[in-house]
Amino acid sequence: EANGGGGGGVSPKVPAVAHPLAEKPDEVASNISYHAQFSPHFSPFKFELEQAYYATAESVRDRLIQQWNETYLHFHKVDPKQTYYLSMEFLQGRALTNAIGNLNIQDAYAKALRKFGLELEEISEQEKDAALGNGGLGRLASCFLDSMATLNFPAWGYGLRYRYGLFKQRITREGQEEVAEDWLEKFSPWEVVRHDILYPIRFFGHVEVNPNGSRKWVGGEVVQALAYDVPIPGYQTKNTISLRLWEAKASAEDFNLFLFNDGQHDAASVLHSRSQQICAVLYPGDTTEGGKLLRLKQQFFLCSASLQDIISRFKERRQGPWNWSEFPTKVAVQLNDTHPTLTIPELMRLLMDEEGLGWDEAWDVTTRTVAYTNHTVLPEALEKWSQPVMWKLLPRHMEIIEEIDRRFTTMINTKRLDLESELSTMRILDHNPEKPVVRMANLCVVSSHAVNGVAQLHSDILKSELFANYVSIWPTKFQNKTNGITPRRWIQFCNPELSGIITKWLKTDKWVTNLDLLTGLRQFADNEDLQAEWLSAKMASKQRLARYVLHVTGESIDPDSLFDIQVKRIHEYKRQLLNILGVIYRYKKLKEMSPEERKISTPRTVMIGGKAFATYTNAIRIVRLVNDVGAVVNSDPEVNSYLKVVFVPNYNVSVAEVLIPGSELSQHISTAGMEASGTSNMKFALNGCLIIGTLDGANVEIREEIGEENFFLFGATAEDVPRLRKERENGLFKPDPRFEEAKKFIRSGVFGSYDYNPLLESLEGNSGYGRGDYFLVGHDFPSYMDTQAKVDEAYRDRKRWLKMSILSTAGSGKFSSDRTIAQYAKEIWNIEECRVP
Ligand code: B1N
Repeated sequence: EANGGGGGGVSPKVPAVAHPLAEKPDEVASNISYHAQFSPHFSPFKFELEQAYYATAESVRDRLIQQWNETYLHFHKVDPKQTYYLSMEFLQGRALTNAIGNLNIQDAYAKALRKFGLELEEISEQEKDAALGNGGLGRLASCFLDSMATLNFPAWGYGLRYRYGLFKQRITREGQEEVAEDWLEKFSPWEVVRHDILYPIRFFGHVEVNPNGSRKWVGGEVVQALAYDVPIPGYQTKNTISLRLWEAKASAEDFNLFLFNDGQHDAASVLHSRSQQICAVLYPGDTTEGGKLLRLKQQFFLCSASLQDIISRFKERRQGPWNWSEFPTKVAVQLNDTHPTLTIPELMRLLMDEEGLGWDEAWDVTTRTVAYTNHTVLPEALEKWSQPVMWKLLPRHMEIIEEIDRRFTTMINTKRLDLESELSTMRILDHNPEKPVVRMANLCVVSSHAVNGVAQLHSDILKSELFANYVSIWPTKFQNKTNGITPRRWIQFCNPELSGIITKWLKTDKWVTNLDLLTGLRQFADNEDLQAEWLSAKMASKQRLARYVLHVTGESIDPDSLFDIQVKRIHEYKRQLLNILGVIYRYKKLKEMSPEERKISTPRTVMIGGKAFATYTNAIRIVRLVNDVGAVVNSDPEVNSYLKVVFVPNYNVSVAEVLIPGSELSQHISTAGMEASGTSNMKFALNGCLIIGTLDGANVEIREEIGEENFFLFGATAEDVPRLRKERENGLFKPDPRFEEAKKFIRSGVFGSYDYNPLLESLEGNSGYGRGDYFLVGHDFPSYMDTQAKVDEAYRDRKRWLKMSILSTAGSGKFSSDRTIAQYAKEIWNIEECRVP
């Protein structure tokens, strides 16, 4: 008899037998039943959706562990050069659907679950997102892991096991509310604690000089780093790699039993709680950094634990006599932005102070090992750490950084006199007496053998602006690696309808691992049968999205309207404000129209989603404005069948998996030159969604690939921006009347009594970053509105729109993270595939 299905079911009656590698639905079912009964985390005789999810996940995990061990043993035997991807963020999202999909066992699991009266999709939704990241940078790291495993590269991820990931966003009438997200509330079936993998991490203390002149960092506090491994299965390969997440753990000696027995209970556990703070929370800043001591501790904790682990594995694999100069032939370390920069002085320290190498030898090993990816040119996001704070927390590392800085300075002063005037900005140490800092990006550039940007335009800007002076010293060090996304999660699994159609028309499913094959769709872009199938897949996804929106907001939206979406962290440079001002103008015009005029307009549903950093006031205000506009527009019977505005709460990976397949137009409208790449633009285009966007980040390459006639372009170019900002400062800017009208409409109070003046003032005069419409919303507004009118017109021609949509998917092949990772492997890491037989 079927049980479960959410209705207070009792323990499954399918016989419980452990078949870790079961293929047949019956065996899978008894395996799930086995986990429900023998690895219980809940009271017995209960088998509701939640228990079913955990039991299913554990049964999938068994298979992963098997492949995982095989992969590790194979790597150990072959001893290839291996890449370690160090990142403070991994935005993994859910794992169950992904693992089942990558292992290609959907059918067996779906059938097995039906024996319990359950649907795979339904139990998958029980899983909480692992949100150990803020946005694009963290999600990129997770897409990279998927591609490294799929391409059979010997590569691992290293990160931190935050107790609380990115906050959960609730929307109230007052706007955003942040709530701690307890992703480990029950437990995660996807992590395995490695009690044998434990390293000491020191903070504070001082440097001791030995009689022979060697130096050693001693004293201070010592915390233990404990490893938790998360399996990362490749797609249709045995290779399953690791994401190793470190947790801080105090040792028993740190608990002061004497004080405790003396009744001083809090004092007794001071060291315990201090170590627990290290991995307590993810810093919720995306592109703006808080200069917090705890954040610096987190960064060092990641770097030191990972390096100790890498070195111990390197030694374990040495046979016969060996030399440290071999290290870079076995190890590549990729720094995901400057957040793990302390890898550099820590590797120098370990090599010199622990392994006895001299400076030159240690420097050679370090620079040949480490490479750095830059993800932003926003000045406020370029990390700078206070020198006094660093001296206190990491005294030996500061000595090493000083020496790197000294040698760099000497090199300029002796070999590159032409750069002497630039030296003060090129140096690692900024000795500004008010606020002496260490510039982490400069340390990375000087100490890495490769530096890359994340889209062509961004890499060009790095070479011509941010790092221009270094280019003349090391012309070959600077590279581009245009970002990519995994086609498994971002179309195959989240959009099975469209994926099925693609496979049918290309007569192969090989496009999932060779995304360039999508160009094969171009020849059918006008085909009426394909167009009809395409339309019905899109409609099905739109209906699913509409159900989701109704569920989370109570708002019903019409799947026959144009679904227009902007989802990303809320930031002034991403210009959600431009979007909502456009919506406000549209609303006003609709109000002014006659009913007959309205009837020939294109109905739209505008969805905006994203989290705002709690202390970023303008971002918080933007969230509120979108919600206030929605409240007015959606309840206005005159226009609400032509326009709806929905703020989608708590945007995260799983929400994206519902939104993206159902999208028809998406907005990537940052001020040109400011969005390093963007990666959701790639996800939308891949799913047949058209883009309205500026010439920024990866938009430039997407437009090149899918054809300019299939991209709604508007706005200033990166080249124009500095001049336009100057013109504004000199009072030469003349605002478009439509822009003035939209702002005035907000001021009139139609959207409620909240004071939007500070937000509006950021678009005017000399406020807003102190410079008055720094993000050029006013300048781009008219061309944005003109382009939106072209969107409306194109949407009215269904055949034309469908063709553009097919061509978007067909042109998205370049944006597979498989392509990106293959380039890193060849052009930076020098690693080769190592496939488990
Ligand atoms: O990295 C993504 C890019 O696609 C985006 O354009 C870019 O904005 C994003 C400090 C950041 N850059 N910098 C960050 C994240 C967290 C933090 O604490 C900065 N994120 C990006 C992937 O390349």
